[in-house]
Amino acid sequence: PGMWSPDGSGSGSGLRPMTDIRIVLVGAKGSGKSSTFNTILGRADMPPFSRTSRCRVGDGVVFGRHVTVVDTPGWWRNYFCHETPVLDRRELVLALSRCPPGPHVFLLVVRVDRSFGETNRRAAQEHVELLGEGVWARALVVFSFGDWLGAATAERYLETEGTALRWLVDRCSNRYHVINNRTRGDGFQVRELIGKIEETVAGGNGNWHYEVERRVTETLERRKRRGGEAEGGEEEEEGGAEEEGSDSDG
Ligand SMILES: Nc1nc2c(ncn2[C@@H]2O[C@H](COP(=O)(O)OP(=O)(O)O)[C@@H](O)[C@H]2O)c(=O)[nH]1
Ligand SMILES: [Mg+2]
Repeated sequence: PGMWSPDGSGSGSGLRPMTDIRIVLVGAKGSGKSSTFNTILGRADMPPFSRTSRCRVGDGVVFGRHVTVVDTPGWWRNYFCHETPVLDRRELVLALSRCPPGPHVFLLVVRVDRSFGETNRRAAQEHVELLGEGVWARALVVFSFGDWLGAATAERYLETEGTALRWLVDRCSNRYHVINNRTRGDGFQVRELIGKIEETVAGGNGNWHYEVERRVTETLERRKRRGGEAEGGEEEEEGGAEEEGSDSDG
């Protein structure tokens, strides 16, 4: 479990707009994380089929807030934690340190055009909890492929989808938001998302953020050093290229 620490920017009261918002995107591969990254920051789409193997950090001014977003590689939707390459797991945990002093909120991206079963649920739970159990208190489910819902409401979708998805949304204290990365429109959906993020953060008592717990990264380092029979031989070279995957064009 992680820890929450004050920003040092004074006590937040109520729904005062935040000046800085730091977001980490998590979710299965192909769930729409990178697209959501672009939607939030108002950027053009990436080339098709580009895979995110490293965290990507971007920032910009969104409705008057300075917003930093960290995109992560994600997990295969049917893979439990021990089946995920150690490099991907490490990259996920490193996301916490890519937006110092730490993220305010986690967006757990789930696409609505595919059914979400118990295996997907367990995969999500195990990978989210790599970041610490405290993440749930600051997580919001983002339903991507909102265009696919058509006229149906998210409430209706949730009712029909089943218990696995319901569990996930309940774990996030019923916080969710539908996003359409295909037709971005006038930005209303992002404005609304920012509102929900501010509510989430206010609910956790002002301008607090999630702090990387050293133990989490150390555990991963140790596992990595042990080398991995179960890790599928995915080893990363120590040292170089820490800027790889970083998006610094501002
Ligand atoms: N129709 C539709 N397609 C989407 C939406 N969001 C993402 N996609 C598509 O889904 C695929 C996977 O999205 P991507 O953002 O790369 O997922 P990631 O692996 O989680 O980063 C891409 O082909 C996107 O164009 C959406 O809201 N609507
Ligand atoms: Mg991606």
